[in-house]
Amino acid sequence: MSQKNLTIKDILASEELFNDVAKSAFDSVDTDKSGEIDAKELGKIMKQLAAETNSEPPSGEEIKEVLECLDEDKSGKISYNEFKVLIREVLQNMVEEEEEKWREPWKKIRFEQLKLFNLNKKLF
Ligand SMILES: [Ca+2]
Repeated sequence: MSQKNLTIKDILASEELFNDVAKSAFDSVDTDKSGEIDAKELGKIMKQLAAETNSEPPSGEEIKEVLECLDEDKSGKISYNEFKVLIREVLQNMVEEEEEKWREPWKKIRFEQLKLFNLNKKLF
Protein backbone atom coordinates (compact mmCIF):
# COMPACT_ATOMS: atom_id res chain seq x y z
CA MET A 1 0.00 0.00 0.00
CA SER A 2 1.28 3.44 -0.91
CA GLN A 3 1.18 5.85 2.00
CA LYS A 4 2.77 8.74 0.15
CA ASN A 5 -0.27 10.98 -0.06
CA LEU A 6 -1.53 10.20 3.39
CA THR A 7 -1.38 12.71 6.17
CA ILE A 8 -0.77 11.80 9.77
CA LYS A 9 -4.40 12.62 10.49
CA ASP A 10 -5.49 9.99 7.94
CA ILE A 11 -3.34 7.44 9.72
CA LEU A 12 -4.77 8.35 13.12
CA ALA A 13 -8.32 8.20 11.79
CA SER A 14 -7.98 4.68 10.36
CA GLU A 15 -7.44 1.73 12.67
CA GLU A 16 -6.05 -0.30 9.75
CA LEU A 17 -3.51 2.33 8.67
CA PHE A 18 -2.56 3.00 12.24
CA ASN A 19 -1.91 -0.70 12.86
CA ASP A 20 0.24 -0.84 9.70
CA VAL A 21 2.37 2.06 10.89
CA ALA A 22 2.56 0.81 14.47
CA LYS A 23 3.48 -2.72 13.39
CA SER A 24 6.29 -1.63 11.09
CA ALA A 25 7.60 0.75 13.76
CA PHE A 26 7.44 -2.05 16.35
CA ASP A 27 9.25 -4.48 14.05
CA SER A 28 12.02 -1.98 13.40
CA VAL A 29 12.57 -1.49 17.13
CA ASP A 30 12.23 -5.18 18.06
CA THR A 31 15.53 -6.03 16.41
CA ASP A 32 15.87 -9.53 17.91
CA LYS A 33 12.27 -10.33 16.83
CA SER A 34 11.31 -11.55 20.30
CA GLY A 35 7.88 -9.88 20.03
CA GLU A 36 8.72 -7.52 22.88
CA ILE A 37 10.88 -4.45 23.28
CA ASP A 38 13.40 -4.57 26.10
CA ALA A 39 15.41 -1.74 27.68
CA LYS A 40 18.31 -2.28 25.28
CA GLU A 41 16.15 -2.04 22.18
CA LEU A 42 14.26 0.96 23.58
CA GLY A 43 17.53 2.71 24.44
CA LYS A 44 18.79 2.18 20.93
CA ILE A 45 15.75 3.76 19.29
CA MET A 46 15.65 6.65 21.79
CA LYS A 47 19.30 7.44 21.06
CA GLN A 48 18.63 7.24 17.34
CA LEU A 49 15.68 9.64 17.65
CA ALA A 50 17.74 12.05 19.74
CA ALA A 51 20.49 12.03 17.11
CA GLU A 52 17.99 12.65 14.30
CA THR A 53 16.41 15.60 16.09
CA ASN A 54 19.76 16.95 17.32
CA SER A 55 18.71 16.59 20.94
CA GLU A 56 20.68 15.40 23.94
CA PRO A 57 21.07 11.62 23.99
CA PRO A 58 18.86 10.06 26.67
CA SER A 59 20.46 8.92 29.92
CA GLY A 60 20.05 5.39 31.24
CA GLU A 61 17.68 6.82 33.83
CA GLU A 62 15.48 8.42 31.14
CA ILE A 63 15.32 5.20 29.15
CA LYS A 64 14.28 3.36 32.33
CA GLU A 65 11.59 5.98 32.98
CA VAL A 66 10.13 5.65 29.48
CA LEU A 67 10.16 1.87 29.75
CA GLU A 68 8.42 1.91 33.13
CA CYS A 69 5.88 4.42 31.87
CA LEU A 70 4.97 2.28 28.84
CA ASP A 71 5.23 -1.09 30.54
CA GLU A 72 1.68 -1.26 31.86
CA ASP A 73 1.72 -4.86 33.04
CA LYS A 74 5.17 -4.34 34.64
CA SER A 75 6.75 -7.22 32.74
CA GLY A 76 9.96 -5.21 32.25
CA LYS A 77 9.40 -5.21 28.50
CA ILE A 78 7.12 -3.40 26.10
CA SER A 79 4.53 -5.48 24.28
CA TYR A 80 3.08 -4.54 20.91
CA ASN A 81 -0.12 -3.24 22.51
CA GLU A 82 1.84 -1.12 24.96
CA PHE A 83 3.98 0.20 22.11
CA LYS A 84 0.90 1.23 20.14
CA VAL A 85 0.03 3.71 22.89
CA LEU A 86 3.39 5.39 22.36
CA ILE A 87 3.05 5.51 18.57
CA ARG A 88 -0.38 7.10 18.84
CA GLU A 89 1.05 9.75 21.13
CA VAL A 90 3.99 10.44 18.79
CA LEU A 91 1.65 10.80 15.79
CA GLN A 92 -0.67 13.08 17.72
CA ASN A 93 2.28 15.30 18.64
CA MET A 94 3.27 15.42 14.98
CA VAL A 95 -0.23 16.58 13.99
CA GLU A 96 -0.07 19.34 16.59
CA GLU A 97 3.32 20.46 15.29
CA GLU A 98 1.99 20.46 11.74
CA GLU A 99 -0.92 22.65 12.77
CA GLU A 100 1.46 24.97 14.57
CA LYS A 101 3.31 25.53 11.31
CA TRP A 102 0.08 26.48 9.58
CA ARG A 103 -0.95 28.85 12.29
CA GLU A 104 2.20 30.94 12.06
CA PRO A 105 1.91 32.34 8.50
CA TRP A 106 -1.74 33.05 9.24
CA LYS A 107 -0.73 35.16 12.23
CA LYS A 108 1.64 37.06 9.98
CA ILE A 109 -1.04 37.76 7.37
CA ARG A 110 -3.38 39.13 10.01
CA PHE A 111 -0.64 41.30 11.34
CA GLU A 112 0.01 42.72 7.85
CA GLN A 113 -3.69 43.37 7.38
CA LEU A 114 -3.82 45.16 10.66
CA LYS A 115 -0.94 47.38 9.64
CA LEU A 116 -2.65 48.17 6.35
CA PHE A 117 -5.83 49.03 8.14
CA ASN A 118 -4.03 51.49 10.43
CA LEU A 119 -2.33 53.04 7.48
CA ASN A 120 -5.67 53.56 5.73
CA LYS A 121 -7.04 55.26 8.77
CA LYS A 122 -4.15 57.67 8.68
CA LEU A 123 -4.60 58.36 5.00
CA PHE A 124 -8.29 59.15 5.08
CA1 LIG B 1 12.89 -7.75 21.62
